[in-house]
Amino acid sequence: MKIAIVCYPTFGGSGVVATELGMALSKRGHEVHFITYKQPVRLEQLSSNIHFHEVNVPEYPLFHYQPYELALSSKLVDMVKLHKIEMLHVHYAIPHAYAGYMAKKMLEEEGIFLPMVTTLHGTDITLVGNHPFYKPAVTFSINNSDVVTAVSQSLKTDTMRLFRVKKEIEVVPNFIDTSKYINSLDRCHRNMLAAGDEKIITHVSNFRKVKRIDDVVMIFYNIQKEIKSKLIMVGNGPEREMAEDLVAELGIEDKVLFLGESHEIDKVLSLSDLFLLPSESESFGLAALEAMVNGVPVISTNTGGLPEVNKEAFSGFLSGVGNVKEMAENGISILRDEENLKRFKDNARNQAFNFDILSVVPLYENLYKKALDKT
Ligand code: GMT
Repeated sequence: MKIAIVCYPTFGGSGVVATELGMALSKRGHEVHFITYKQPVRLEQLSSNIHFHEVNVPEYPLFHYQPYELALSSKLVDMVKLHKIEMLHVHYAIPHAYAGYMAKKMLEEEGIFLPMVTTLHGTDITLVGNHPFYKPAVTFSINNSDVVTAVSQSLKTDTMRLFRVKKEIEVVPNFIDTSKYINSLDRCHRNMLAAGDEKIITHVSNFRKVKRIDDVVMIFYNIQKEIKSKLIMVGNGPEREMAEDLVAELGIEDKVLFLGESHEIDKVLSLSDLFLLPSESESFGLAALEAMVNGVPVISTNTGGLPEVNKEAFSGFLSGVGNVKEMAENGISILRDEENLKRFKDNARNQAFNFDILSVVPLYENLYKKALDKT
């Protein structure tokens, strides 16, 4: 099948899922066309069946806001006609489902039917999409998609609660390529991050308010009082400066490393002993799954889709939002005893295997067939 994928090309979870899905589909013989404003960060290689088409928005001084949706829907129309694309899969409702719908309608005028699958990822529903300024357009885009998916049961429930959805929502979870798991890196790699007797605790995110970065620092602050450890902070975003100030205020600068955005997340994770994800809300928590496949137990909140991913007292522990004290205690309980730590590491890896790419990608393929059947 010839499939167009529209997504955010950045380090965010929705872009990562869309890119990994596109790459997996191309390996299964489909022709995949990424249509977005920049080449997706995780899209390493273009080939005969994996293409990237850049959406350009010409700057015009009259416009206070440059009309990206307009440029995207026009590009979609052109690419669908040029490459005979049969399926459109948009990731993140805003503004992709809206632009996709416009492209669909323009193509219909020319007798071309383009089925559209919309995948909801989380903040497009729970934070941004829910804003009254966007809500009518998001509701319309969801109801006018041929197939709608959500990345967790929790996100499906939230969508039904927050929007007047007339469409059936299919749950297709985030996934992971378990074959990419790095076995273990040598001691020399580990020594670059921490001393031999120190545990490595990691957090990976886009450092937005919803990630509660101050809680990450405070949980670590409490853990390091009991367990010799280092905190590795991977990613970048608006809360980074606040976190650096807090680390300085607490006098733990020598124990915290801010790596910024990295293409080597799996390497860092493969050296880690504990992962912290104390988010305010999280539709799934792809970062937790990426930690788990690398054998890293997760200390998370129990919000949104996290309980569908992280299993209490098995792959880690879950606490109420803001319960820094309990999250630190749980972290200490995992790290204190080597045998216990090993058990949690094995469990985390086993739990991640439930989300293997090989079982999830066919779910999308089936939904493409379902969308096509509507023609
Ligand atoms: O919050 C992020 O890290 C980015 C955000 C996005 O839109 O890219 O991630 C959302 O989608 C991911 C992929 O489906 C989910 O795993 C994340 O849980 C979700 N983030 C939130 O719900 C806050």
